Amino acid sequence: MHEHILVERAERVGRITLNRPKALNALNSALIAELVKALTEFDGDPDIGCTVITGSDRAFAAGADIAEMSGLTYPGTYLDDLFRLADRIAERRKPIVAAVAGFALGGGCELAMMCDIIIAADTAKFGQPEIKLGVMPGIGGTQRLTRLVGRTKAMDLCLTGRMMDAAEAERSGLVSRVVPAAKLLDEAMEVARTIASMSIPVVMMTKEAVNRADETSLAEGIRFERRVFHALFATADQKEGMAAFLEKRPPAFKHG
Ligand code: CO8
Repeated sequence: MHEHILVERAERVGRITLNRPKALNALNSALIAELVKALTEFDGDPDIGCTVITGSDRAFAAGADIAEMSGLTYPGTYLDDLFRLADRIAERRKPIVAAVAGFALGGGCELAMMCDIIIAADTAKFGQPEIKLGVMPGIGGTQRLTRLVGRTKAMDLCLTGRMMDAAEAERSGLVSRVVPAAKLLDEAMEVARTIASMSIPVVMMTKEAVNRADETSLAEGIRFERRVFHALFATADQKEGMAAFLEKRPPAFKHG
């Protein structure tokens, strides 16, 4: 049983709802541990093709838990390698869709950016306000935000701590779609179901290839993509997908 998250599954989609409403879903270490465990289980489950992470109408997550962090010391954070566990979220191999309404601040924004697709409600507000607390982003904010929205906007957000609304986030390339708040979960689940209906290994290899773009030169990335593309012709799902198209019927992927 989980104390800080709700975990459900339906139609090959896992759904994790952050559930610390009194603290606007602030990410304490217990919540992060539960989240990583649930994501890891979905990642290894052959009946799950995609996961949605969401919060409440008011907050996706208002950051790392400030009350939990306030008394920490440098040797302690270093020795414990604070937030190392959170890196495991970005290491998941199956896609994760973040459905964001309300505040996605600090660690909340960083959590959304560790997901593969961010869908925002028109109420969403993103920001890296850590500087106002005398710290800075600690689970990838300075790196992922810069890659997603560019250096100028990332610098603006990280140095002023201001919030950016959903329209600005979409314009900047942080989120892929903005929808009315009432439709957020339906839209995110539909996206996840669509992904989960594809061949799982192809989905995973595609995620890996897209992520390569952040890690390598264009020539290396293209080479990696070509090798993986060639390898897909060894799968039954390539045969099925192309046969289904030619026979004008939906594919029945076997995920292999
Ligand atoms: N941590 C702990 N408690 C929080 C947090 C938080 N990040 N955010 C909100 N809360 C609590 C409040 O203390 C309050 O509790 P209580 O009712 O007991 O007083 C409750 O949630 C409701 O909050 P507010 O009364 O403040 O609600 P408002 O609507 O007035 O304001 C805001 C909403 C603007 C979101 C405001 O709560 C706020 O500014 N929160 C802090 C945002 C922030 O600074 N986030 C960054 C945190 S630092 C961080 O994330 C570092 C990242 C490093 C790695 C992270 C790893 C996961």
